[in-house]
Amino acid sequence: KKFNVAVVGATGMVGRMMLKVLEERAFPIENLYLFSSGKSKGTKITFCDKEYTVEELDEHSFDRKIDIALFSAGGDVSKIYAPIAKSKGTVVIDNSSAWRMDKDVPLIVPEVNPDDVKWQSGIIANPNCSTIQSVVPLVKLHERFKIKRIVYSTYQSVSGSGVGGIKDLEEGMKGQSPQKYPHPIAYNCIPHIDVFNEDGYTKEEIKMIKETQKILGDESIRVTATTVRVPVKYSHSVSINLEFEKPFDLDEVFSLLKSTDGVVVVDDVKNNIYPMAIHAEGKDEVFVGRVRRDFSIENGLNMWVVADNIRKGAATNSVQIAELFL
Ligand code: 11C
Repeated sequence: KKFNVAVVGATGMVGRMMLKVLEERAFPIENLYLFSSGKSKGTKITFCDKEYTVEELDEHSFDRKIDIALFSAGGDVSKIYAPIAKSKGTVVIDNSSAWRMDKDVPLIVPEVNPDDVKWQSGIIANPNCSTIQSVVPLVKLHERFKIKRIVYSTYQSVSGSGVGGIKDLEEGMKGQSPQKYPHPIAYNCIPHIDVFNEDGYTKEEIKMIKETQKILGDESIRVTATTVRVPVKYSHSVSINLEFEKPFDLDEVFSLLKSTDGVVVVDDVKNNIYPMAIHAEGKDEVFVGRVRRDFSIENGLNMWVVADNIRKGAATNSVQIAELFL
């Protein structure tokens, strides 16, 4: 079976990566439609050696029979156009935060909760990038040892903020003032991603907490997070501290991680080998290392988790969700 596929936000960084990943993975496409805002309409994009012209998104865009639409055009666009697409029989896979916590919308990481696709009713949400890479290595550990508490500390690349973030880093290295961030990101770390809530947490931190519970299907897991922007172009890194209910054997932890789909264990500290952003860039796997016991609590574990935020954190995960329909 071949599908009529649309990419909404096709000229953006994630939209272009979605097209690249669809091409790389040879997703079976009958007809492809590319949509953007009025600003980018008319842009030519080559896909599988064929040139496509980007159309402006409007309420009639889904009148044609489109089976699957990958959205990456921001929450406001998704809020308006995902229901329109759904009403025309299109399945929307939405990369924004607009629908993630809606109880009728599954939030899917295919290595973790692929079966949630069964209760989709036209909109499926793709989680936040830092959440996606964090939950992939947890699924088997949670099944086996039951996670009680998670402490996330993130080191997130500037590409998570789009082209403006990359520009702030590049221009900041040359001494220019920041445009995107409230402070220089060159030679600095900024403990502030997305906006602050009244309680002092940022929305990025709340996303990591709520989305983790929803994807793992367990609201009893206590989760906290501190999310930090670092001067790295691509790939987020996350320090994950876990407390399990059951005692564990470290060798078993390693074998569970090694057998988890999508995880590559990179952990040979004697030879200075551990996951790093510069190695994860351009890859689809989640790299896990520095796996060690947390001696400060009973049943505690530390690990360091790195993945390309534009690929596994956004485009690849969306395409993998679409592949659940194959
Ligand atoms: C960042 N995680 O690195 C964000 C980008 O909810 O999809 C993705 C925001 C989202 O800034």
